[in-house]
Amino acid sequence: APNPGPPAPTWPAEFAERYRAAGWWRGETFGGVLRDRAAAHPDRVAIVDGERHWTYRDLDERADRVAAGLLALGVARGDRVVVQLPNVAEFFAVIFGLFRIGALPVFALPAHRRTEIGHFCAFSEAVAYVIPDVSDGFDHRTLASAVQAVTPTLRHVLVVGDPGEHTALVDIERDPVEITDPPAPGDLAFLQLSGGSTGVPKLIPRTHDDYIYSLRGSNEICEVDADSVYLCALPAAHNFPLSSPGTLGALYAGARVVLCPKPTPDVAFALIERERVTITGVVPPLALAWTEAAERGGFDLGSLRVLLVGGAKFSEEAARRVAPTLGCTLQQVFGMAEGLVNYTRLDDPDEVIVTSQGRPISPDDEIRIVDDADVPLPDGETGHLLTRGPYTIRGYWNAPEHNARSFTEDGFYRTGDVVRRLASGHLVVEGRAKDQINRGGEKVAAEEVENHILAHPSVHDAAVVAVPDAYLGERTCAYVILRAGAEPLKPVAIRRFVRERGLAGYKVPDHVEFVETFPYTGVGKVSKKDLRAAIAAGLAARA
Ligand code: J2J
Repeated sequence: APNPGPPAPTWPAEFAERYRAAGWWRGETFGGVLRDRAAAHPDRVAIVDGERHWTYRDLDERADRVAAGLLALGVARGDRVVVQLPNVAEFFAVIFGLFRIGALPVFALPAHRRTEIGHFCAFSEAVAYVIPDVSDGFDHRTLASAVQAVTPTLRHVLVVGDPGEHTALVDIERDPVEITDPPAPGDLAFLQLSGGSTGVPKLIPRTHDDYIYSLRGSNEICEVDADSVYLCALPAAHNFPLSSPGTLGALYAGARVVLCPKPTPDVAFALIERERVTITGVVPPLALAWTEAAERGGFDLGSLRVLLVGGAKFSEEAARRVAPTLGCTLQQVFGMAEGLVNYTRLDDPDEVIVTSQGRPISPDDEIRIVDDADVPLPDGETGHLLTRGPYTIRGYWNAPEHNARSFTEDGFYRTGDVVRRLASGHLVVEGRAKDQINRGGEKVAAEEVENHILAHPSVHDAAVVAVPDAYLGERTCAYVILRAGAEPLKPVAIRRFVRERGLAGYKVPDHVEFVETFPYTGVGKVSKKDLRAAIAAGLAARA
């Protein structure tokens, strides 16, 4: 029997009706969209991966073959499948194969390790896990064996490449079969990862209807059409390169996706030049590296029309350098995997493009800016951003207690971002209220890292905070109090301990400071604000 999985909160019927009537939700599914594009232009190139060129027909057929293979393995509609692949063409065969049968990809990032993968597999009760053999020097097959040993639901490990003791993806693929029970447009399409601010990452349930609307809206705003060439420079599974407008936006438009194995300027620029890339998206530290490299010259970037920058705050100073050095329009994007995405418009005045993080995709995106007591603030004042709309979730997957805190009673998502709205409707991100460090677009939940440090036998207490960094914007600093009588430790011992607990490398604290006590707030909680001030003062003193 199909496994429906635990219920995810969804839009109340009157909202769903309104979004359909407005034409935002059009009753499309990912499987159907790919079928239509392949029928309309089978020989157009959909995906370029190194020397491989997959046409829309190729992608459509591979998705069908993967779908048939998954069904033969017993993977059913509603089942969860953790997908952890680098930027390779098979990523798309796998996710469209899953979309076709209505099984849900759970999008892991290549950097995730045993702890995160173990959690995704256990929490989502995944039946399969899809990996590369070795990527970036890391053997994912070994990790998969360890996770499989402790995850009873995980029946299949599918490998792109040499399978080792697991199963090769190519070996499950088979001739297409009729899919008797395809997903409906209102069904979940996948579970996306939340940047998170709590002990364990939460899963974000997105439907075909809502996500496809965000793609269509993004394509219009970013002027992506069938002649566009999108370079996927960031990890393909992340929500930004997936949907803003990203690879899925490009495929929706019938455009060409070029996969970039590494976002360094030399690799990316060579691909932009060779493939005549028109649009791509990067996080601020990469935008800095790219502008510096472009100033040195040596590549023809003349085809590039739009550079999207988002995932973390892009400084005005850096933003001003993009158009002159890269010769394209900067488009700031302030988005979140939970939904709401804001873009500066291509025809916005330059001042707006370099000083704001854009305005929402949809006229039906509702924005509320409130004080600490949820009271709406007068126009132009800085406060907490709450949002509700046709592609913003109403709750995380299987997380009722957490949802009660992260959403208002009338369904607004508490983004944790602190913003100000201009008269034009553009938002300026002024800060953050959530307990998260934004390490150049990579999100680190302080509590998650603190819990791992606390597992160290010598540690009495730990607090992880952001420290300013010229390149990444922020780095992480762990303040640690050792147990009374414990032998002194070196910072590297804490860093190694966290790494060995199987956490993604970007979550390992950049700095570790041993202290006797923490500053406390009036209610006895650690004051992260005072800790940040302390480290700022300390860094200033050292500088
Ligand atoms: C400041 N903070 C930003 C920006 C995201 C497009 C682009 C980015 C994401 C993303 C995404 C920011 N300035 N320009 O999903 O579709 C911070 C905010 C936000 C959080 C969401 C997309 N752009 N942020 O970054 O789910 O704090 O999505 O709430 O990873 O990143 O993180 P994430």
